[in-house]
Order: sequence, then structure tokens, then C-alpha cells
Amino acid sequence: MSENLLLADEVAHALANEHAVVALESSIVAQGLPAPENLEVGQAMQTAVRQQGAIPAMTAVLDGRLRVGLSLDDMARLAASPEGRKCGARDLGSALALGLPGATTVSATVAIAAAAGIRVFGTGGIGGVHRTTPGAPAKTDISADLLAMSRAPVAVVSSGAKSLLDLPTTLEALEALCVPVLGYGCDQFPAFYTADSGLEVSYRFDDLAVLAEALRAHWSLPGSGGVLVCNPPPRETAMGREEVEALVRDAASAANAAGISGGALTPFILSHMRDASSGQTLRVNAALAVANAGLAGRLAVELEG
Ligand code: PSU
Ligand code: MN
Repeated sequence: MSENLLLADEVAHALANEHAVVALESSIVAQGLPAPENLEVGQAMQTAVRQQGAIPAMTAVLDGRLRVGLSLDDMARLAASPEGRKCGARDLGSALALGLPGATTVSATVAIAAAAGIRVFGTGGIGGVHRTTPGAPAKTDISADLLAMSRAPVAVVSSGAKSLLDLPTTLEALEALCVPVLGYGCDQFPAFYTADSGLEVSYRFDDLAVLAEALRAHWSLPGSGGVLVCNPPPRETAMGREEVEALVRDAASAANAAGISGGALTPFILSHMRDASSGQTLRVNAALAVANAGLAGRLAVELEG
């Protein structure tokens, strides 16, 4: 195990005793959600993992160590700018060497989970291939989440990816990278706010024990990497596909009109959608993140059983 890793006591104890552990990312807290919901959702995700009998292990870079298992204080530190810089997998070495604190995205969390021996990770949504903005210069923006998932044997439980992304191309990329896209209780690849993307998962599972069997079998093959487990957003808060598309379209044209581009684009679109939906998109985001943490907890327990 890497000497840079610092496991929380309960995480180290659980791993030593083959007790279920679930990795959680910290970028969702530091960059993905606005205050004060960010810390509430981070706490609720940890509680949801515990309720299923597993130990939560949120990851970050703090004080020159790769931390696995964060307290509320740690999360608050990351959420307080500028402490929580966004770290993907490629940033970890430099952040460690320079002593820079960082909140971990899916790509970084997958890498840290693999280093710690954690097989299940719960989050809201993954990054993917961005749509090209009409009228903007053509450029390629592909999240490192996709490649990172192909390289480490970790199951990422999420509600797919936001439809701000190019979802068909994101699924093609996952196929090319040998990452299975499995539905738990769904035939469609979820589009985060909506269960309905019109796109199919590779296989549907309704029995968690059979899903765990598929993961074990996948990992028994040499060179196999990560798996994307798809959990649709909870029915009570999920939105309709047309409604989400209209929100994305309006937000994208507002961004265009305001001359917003680059790294500022996604935050602009998300806050525009939040306001235009009277907070509904934020409620879905919070509910699905907590639900995915809970499913990840159940899956981790099933895998240890
Ligand atoms: N999708 C969400 N919320 C998030 C993210 C994705 O719905 O907070 C975060 C995750 O940490 C993910 C990262 O790994 O954004 C992807 O960023 P990028 O596209 O820069 O790789
Ligand atoms: Mn990106």
C-alpha cells in the first residue's frame, strides 16, 4: 500500500477485517454542490453507507497525505475555498509533493480507492465527453473519469452522467475503454436528473447478489478494470426528459449570450438550471447522491458476504 495513504482508524480496521467499505469523492462537496447543501449531502452520504452496515471512506488530499475517511471538519476545510482545489487522478502526485490540499473527483477517488483496496465507490454522476457548444470553436473535452475507471478494479455506483454531456459518445468511450455499464433495476443509462435518456445499459440486474457475482467474475479476469453501476434517480424527485432538455437548452443559450465558456461553463449551467427549476435540480442531485451511497453500501456488504 502506498506510504502516502492515511486511512481513518475505522477504515483501516474495516479493511483489515474484510468488512465492507465504500469510497466517496470529495469534489461533490467542494465543487459539485453549493453551500450549505454540500456539507449536508456529504454527511448524509456517509450516514447512508453506515445504514447499510458499511464504513464510508471519503477521499481527499490534505496535509500532504492521501486521506481515506474524512470527518465533517475535514469536509468543511475542503469546502472552504481555496483549500479545496479540484484534483483528478493526474493531480495527486503533484498535490502530495507540494502539500496542496485537494478535493478528489471520480478519477482521483477511483485511483485512491484502488490503492487502499476498496472495491466500491458511490457518487452522484460521473464526468464524460462534453457536447460541443453550437457556435463555439470545436474542441474535445473528455473527463479523466472514463480512463481512470478503465484502469482500476472499482465499481462506481452513480446515476450515470448529466445530459449537459454528450451521453451517446460517453457510452461509446466507456465501451472502448472496456468499462461495463450495468443497470441496477434499470434498462436505460440514467441521465442524472432523469431516469430516461433513451440510451441502454449493457446489462440489467435486479438481484444485488447476481450483480456482485458479475463483478467478482469480471475482476477474476486478468487486466480487468472498473465497472459503472447505474442507479436511476429516486422516483420521488426525478424529472422528465423533456423538462431537463429544456432546462439545459435555456441554460446553454444564456451562457452563450453571456459569453461564458471553459471551466466556468458547467457551474454557470448548473446554477441557471437550479434557479430556472426553483431548486428542483438541486433536490434531485442531493437525493440521488445519497441513494447511490446507500446502494454502494449494500453492494459492498454483498461483495464481502
Ligand atoms: N457530475 C456531477 N457532480 C459532480 C461531478 C460530476 O453531477 O460534482 C464532479 C465529479 O467529481 C467528477 C468531476 O469526477 O465532476 C468530473 O470533472 P471533469 O469533467 O473536469 O473531469
Ligand atoms: Mn473536463
